[in-house]
Amino acid sequence: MKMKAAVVNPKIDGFVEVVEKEIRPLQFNEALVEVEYCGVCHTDLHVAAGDYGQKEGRVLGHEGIGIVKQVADGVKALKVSDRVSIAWMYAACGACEYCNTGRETLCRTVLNAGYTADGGMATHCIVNADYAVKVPDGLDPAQASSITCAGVTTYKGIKVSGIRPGQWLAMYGAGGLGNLGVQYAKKVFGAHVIAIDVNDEKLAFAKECGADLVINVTKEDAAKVMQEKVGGAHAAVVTAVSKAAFNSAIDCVRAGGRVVAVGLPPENMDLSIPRIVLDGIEVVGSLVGTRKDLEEAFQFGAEGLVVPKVQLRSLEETPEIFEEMRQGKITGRMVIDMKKGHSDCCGACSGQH
Ligand code: 8ID
Ligand code: ZN
Repeated sequence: MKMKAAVVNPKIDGFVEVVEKEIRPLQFNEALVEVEYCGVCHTDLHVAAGDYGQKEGRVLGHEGIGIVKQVADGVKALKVSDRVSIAWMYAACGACEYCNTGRETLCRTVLNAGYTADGGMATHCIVNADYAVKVPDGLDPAQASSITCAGVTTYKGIKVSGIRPGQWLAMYGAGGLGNLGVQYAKKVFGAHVIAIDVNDEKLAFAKECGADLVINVTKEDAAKVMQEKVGGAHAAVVTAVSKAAFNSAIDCVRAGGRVVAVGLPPENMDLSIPRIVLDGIEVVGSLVGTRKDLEEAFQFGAEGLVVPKVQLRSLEETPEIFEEMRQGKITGRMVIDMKKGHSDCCGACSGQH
């Protein structure tokens, strides 16, 4: 059986191509998922550009949502017709010190969808049944796709920030992750939120999402504004794809503040040692979320506290979506609808659509 998939271009030049691929047979404890939706995350651009290694031909996508069509021997966690996610946290060993202490995303043999395992930007995807998180009833599947990475990553990043109700949280970057981060920070954690970006349109949307204050760093010094207006943020979560944002985040927090690094630009940030020591600043990285974090992040979506803004596109449009994201033109998330533009059938679906 064949599937259609968006894969890393052989030149590893940041582009993708849509190809037909054979679906391999299922192995023990695996399930075959017919993908309904898959969001495009900036991490997909990094992978396609070879920022974290050469992944030629890899099926991208870690914001996948689909329906289980077939289960292999050994599967206990899922059944046919379940709606599940295909997340960056694709599978881990389940036995190491990280897996056994609630830090499974740090497992040294973890597999990541769309990076070290074939992902969800395809008509079909094979998942490890123990790691595909079920989507709750009442959550729109296209919106669920955004929560599968952008939502859970910011939800977890805010948890890691240690923010408490009524405190000020700076959310650097108001892109696909940032706008959901603003919503989780405001509606779930009860924080006051400052959104920082270089783009007025994204900041206007952040305001709609509940940001109390927005700052365009091309016009104002964000750290200075925050120090003057609120006495410095209690914590910052950085989702911006820019070293400048990480540096500004260090300067924007008050003494004892924590900076959570989430964005993944392949460069170094500057850290003033006196600033870190004398003001007791903490800097910590946060990587997606565990299965439990995703279950929680989904539930807040199902309860309507967090509403992802999604625009549906076809799989064939994936190269254009990548270009739009590279140019910073996307507000909210572009989500590939696997049924869209599917009339000239790929042969993978046996005419079922
Ligand atoms: O687990 C993780 N840590 C994780 C999970 C998912 C994604 C990390 N990421 C990483 C991605 O790989 C990427 O590096 O988070 C980053 C943001 O992903 P995204 O939200 O999907 O990207 P986007 O939609 O392009 O948004 C990026 C935003 O940053 C703004 C842009 O205007 C855009 O809104 N931005 C930039 I570029 N420079 C900025 C600056 N100097 C800035 N905002 C503020 N200051
Ligand atoms: Zn992602």
